[in-house]
Amino acid sequence: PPPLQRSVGIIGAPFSKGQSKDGVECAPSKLRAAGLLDRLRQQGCAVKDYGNLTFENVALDEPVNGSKSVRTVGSANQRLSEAVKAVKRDGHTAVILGGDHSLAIGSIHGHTAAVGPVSVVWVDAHADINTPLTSNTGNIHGQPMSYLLYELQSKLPPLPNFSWMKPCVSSRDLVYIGLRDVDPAECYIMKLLAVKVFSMTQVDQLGMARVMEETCDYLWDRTKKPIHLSYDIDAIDPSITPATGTPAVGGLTYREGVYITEYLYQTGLLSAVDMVEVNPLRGRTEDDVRSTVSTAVDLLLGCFGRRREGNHLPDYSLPEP
Ligand code: NNH
Ligand code: MN
Ligand code: MN
Ligand code: MN
Repeated sequence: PPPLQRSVGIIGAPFSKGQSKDGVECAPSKLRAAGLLDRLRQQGCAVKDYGNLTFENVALDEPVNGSKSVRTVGSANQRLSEAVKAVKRDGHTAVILGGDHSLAIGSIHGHTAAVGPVSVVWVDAHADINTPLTSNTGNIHGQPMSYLLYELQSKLPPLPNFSWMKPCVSSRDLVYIGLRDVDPAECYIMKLLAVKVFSMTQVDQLGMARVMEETCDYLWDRTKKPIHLSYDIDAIDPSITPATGTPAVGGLTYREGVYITEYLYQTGLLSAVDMVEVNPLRGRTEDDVRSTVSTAVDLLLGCFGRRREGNHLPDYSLPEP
């Protein structure tokens, strides 16, 4: 097959105010230090580094309907949305290095602003579809999908520093993979909107190969839209990726996790990827952090053509004796 799109634009989004644990803002630099950019280049990608964004803490950011840091999260996502839009207009597949999962609001918003409607593949232990009014924790990283879906707009209270954003995803264009820690309100919302879910139970039942086939059959029922992959590292089992804020037992194996990326690369439709919730200050040992970071890097390499059967550049030729 012809080589697929391998021009990558990387944005660091060291943002952590969508949840309350320190450390997730350190992930972009850890992923870079693990050689992400060089390794993408070695596998034949053209990589443009857009650097790390900087975010301001909004002063006097009192909780709104119980949700924390709403204004800070709102303005950070506005900045990220503009940055993702620029990367897409430059013609790259966008890679957003989080940061916590609240940044999917700006990431998906900016992506659709540049390319029009997208399909969202949300790989996560959690559904992140609480509204500010259903959230038990007040953490916005558990809410981003509710901000993005057209179908939930009437259920959202007005939120300060979010007036820049409009919903941009139809519930018909969303697939979840890996769910296993879902709040009752989230479960209700997903049933109400008939969202396509491959929970860990379905992964066990069908196997990941069928899950990916069915994911794409479902998303391509009407038209093939660009794919936004939003990858929460806590989707992977915490025995492999323990350095994350809310680990949940019974997760994807390394192989299942990588298979998702290999499969989506082969569609040729992957247009933006979030890698979120890597927290280098969690996990008990240095090895815990190393394993989490290197798994996140492998998942990103898989999104851009790394194959487990081995790889070589297109112009490789054998040395003549
Ligand atoms: N459902 C919980 C909440 O809304 C947990 C969300 N935590 C996550 N999501 N890590 O991916 O706060
Ligand atoms: Mn998440
Ligand atoms: Mn999660
Ligand atoms: Mn929960």
